[in-house]
Amino acid sequence: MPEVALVGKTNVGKSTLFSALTMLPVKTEPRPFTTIKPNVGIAYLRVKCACQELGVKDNPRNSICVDGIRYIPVRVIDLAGLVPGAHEGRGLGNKFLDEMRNADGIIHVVDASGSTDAEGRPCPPGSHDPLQDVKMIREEVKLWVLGMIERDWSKIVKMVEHGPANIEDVLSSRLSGLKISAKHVSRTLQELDLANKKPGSWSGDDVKMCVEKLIDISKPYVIAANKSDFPESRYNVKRLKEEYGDENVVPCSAEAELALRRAAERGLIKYTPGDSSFSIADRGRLTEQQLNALTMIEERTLKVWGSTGVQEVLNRMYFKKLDLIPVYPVADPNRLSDGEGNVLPDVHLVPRGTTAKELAHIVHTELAEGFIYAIDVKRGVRLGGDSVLNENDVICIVTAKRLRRK
Ligand SMILES: Nc1nc2c(ncn2[C@@H]2O[C@H](COP(=O)(O)OP(=O)(O)OP(=O)(O)O)[C@@H](O)[C@H]2O)c(=O)[nH]1
Ligand SMILES: [Mg+2]
Repeated sequence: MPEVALVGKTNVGKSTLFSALTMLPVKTEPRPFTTIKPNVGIAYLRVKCACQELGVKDNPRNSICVDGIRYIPVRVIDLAGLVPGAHEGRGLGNKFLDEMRNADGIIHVVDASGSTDAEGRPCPPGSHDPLQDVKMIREEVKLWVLGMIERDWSKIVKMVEHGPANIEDVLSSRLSGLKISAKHVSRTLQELDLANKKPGSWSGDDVKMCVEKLIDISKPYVIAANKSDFPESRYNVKRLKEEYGDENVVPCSAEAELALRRAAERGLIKYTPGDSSFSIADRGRLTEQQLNALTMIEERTLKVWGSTGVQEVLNRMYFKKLDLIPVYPVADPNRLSDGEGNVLPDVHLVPRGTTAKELAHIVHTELAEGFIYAIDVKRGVRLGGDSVLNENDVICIVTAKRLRRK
């Protein structure tokens, strides 16, 4: 299951966002370094379920379907906060960086309201520039990875120039703990025009550039511009988008989302994560204070931004940055079910460009071994192994072997 890490300066709302995404109760406080050990949990992507367009009643197994919305589970890890100098051990040190090594992507949480200073201490809203924090985090991560390479640079150069190894393999094996592959390295070198330059003649800047690019390629990021319920955030969200691109910045209010999910869980309101509004289920059960809090969420978040942004942060990461698409493998193309008759039981997240044969591999190696062809169930056509799959495809893989059911 793909994993994303919540990374950011301390006291910006990472754990609140984690809690809103996973509904796990974790410690959140308005002071630096509340989280020490990482929190790990399951959050759900929201997509329109294929059951809708096919007009069937489904029985999901690896995911959940409510009112035609499919919720796909993904792993989220909430890390300890950073301060400048973290890569050298300042604050809670650089252990956090070790803990993000498995992440496929980084949700970079910032306090868009500017109400925490460079060290994460509370300050008046609007008085700290969140752009500085984005720079700081990117710098800390870069310096940490750079440390892992610079230490051994002369050894790396020798291995490449006097041995059989190539730079892609040496660098990726050095950084494999970070889920950085030879493919990532090779793309980096191509993009930087370093592919044909001998590592022995790389300048210090070449190495730095290489590390920076490598991180961007191997760990795509989304900036969660949190605390967007503060009026001061509007200006900063605009600036963040100008600097980092519209597609990389999602304004959100973790606190608003958490409050709405909790109220919905208790049956006080009707609210589906990602929606632009909620409705009150039973006004009589709400206290004056709760009503005021809900009105505030409506005024300061939903009406301003169109949603709390929390669901969008996650969806943006997986569907736009990691570029995964949902597909529904089925064993029975007529009933759209698995062997036990469960309709549209599973949805898999696969990289865009995945072929029918590759999907077979992902579902079960035996399916790939016996692969003859696949059926695109919605269009009613046969697909060869090399056919590229589309978003929301329902695919039946036809194999030579009779599969023993697990
Ligand atoms: N107004 C507002 N406050 C928020 C929001 N999200 C979090 N907070 C508050 O910010 C403070 C810090 O939240 P945490 O979630 O503990 O922050 P963190 O980034 O995990 O902090 P560390 O673990 O200490 O690094 C808490 O008081 C939260 O209630 C938000 O969207 N809006
Ligand atoms: Mg925390």
